[in-house]
Amino acid sequence: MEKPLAEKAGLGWIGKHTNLLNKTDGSWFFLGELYTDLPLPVDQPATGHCGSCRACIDACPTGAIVAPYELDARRCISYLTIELRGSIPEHLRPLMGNRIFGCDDCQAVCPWNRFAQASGEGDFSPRDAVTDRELNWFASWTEDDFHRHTAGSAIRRAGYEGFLRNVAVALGNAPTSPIIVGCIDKLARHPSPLVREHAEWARKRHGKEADSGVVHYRG
Ligand code: B12
Ligand code: SF4
Ligand code: SF4
Repeated sequence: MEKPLAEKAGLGWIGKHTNLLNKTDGSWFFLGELYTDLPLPVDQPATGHCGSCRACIDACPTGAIVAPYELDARRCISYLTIELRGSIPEHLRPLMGNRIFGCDDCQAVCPWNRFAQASGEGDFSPRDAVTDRELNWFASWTEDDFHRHTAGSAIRRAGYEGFLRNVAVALGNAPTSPIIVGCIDKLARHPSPLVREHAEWARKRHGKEADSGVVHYRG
């Protein structure tokens, strides 16, 4: 209930993308709470300022924002790549593009995030070792690599098999090339049935695309 609580505490309003945002910081912040029995003054709830904007609804790759202020979490890439254990519904896979952990598209297009400032908190900074890497590098990770590179990071939550499942989907959505197809073939021999199933799907995508010459890719 962090968002409704934060809205009532005056920290911002819940936007049409269903995240909390405010006029000075946009929405790129996390929420946290301190519990106390101090008799603090009661804050005024924040008022909404989305107006007629619907940029987040239009930008969502999977149509997860089914109505203003209403999210179908089962379609959200954040859910599919982080929380879902098991197989990603096939009809959503082509829409996921190359997003291998979470998604921020609905926030990236929000006009209020023009005012968002990068945090000075080191834990929120991108890690050099995993920044600007190609999919084939992630696809080559062993379980040890996964644990080493994600120590202390939220990416751990996806789990090794879940993470490689996400990479397999992204490979299926990538433009066809010998490197991409080679990575998929390698994942199709992975010990995990979950990874193998997604790699088989990815392989079929490239087979089809090579025939039609059409590459379906949302980068
Ligand atoms: C479950 C969850 C998800 C789910 C569902 C998200 C959703 N929008 O419903 C999934 C996995 C999809 C998800 C994704 C993301 N999440 Co999330 N998530 C949560 C979590 C753990 C619980 C939210 C929840 O379900 N609360 C319980 C329900 C009952 O509350 P609610 O949906 O707000 O509903 C209330 C009202 O809105 C209203 N209501 C809702 N529906 C209806 C319907 C009717 C008819 C009525 C009358 C009322 C009503 O009543 C409810 C009670 O007040 C919170 C942390 C927390 N503990 O709160 C983080 C949290 C919301 N997530 C967060 C973040 C950052 C994300 C992502 C950006 C991560 C990413 N980069 O991939 C994405 C954003 C996706 C999006 N557009 O929302 C942050 C948001 C920060 C912010 N500025 O708002 C939070 C607060 C975590 C944190 N501590 O910072 N998340
Ligand atoms: S996080 Fe991505 S998939 Fe989820 S609602 Fe926002 S744009 Fe859509
Ligand atoms: S993109 Fe527009 S509609 Fe969506 S939360 Fe931001 S201001 Fe509101």
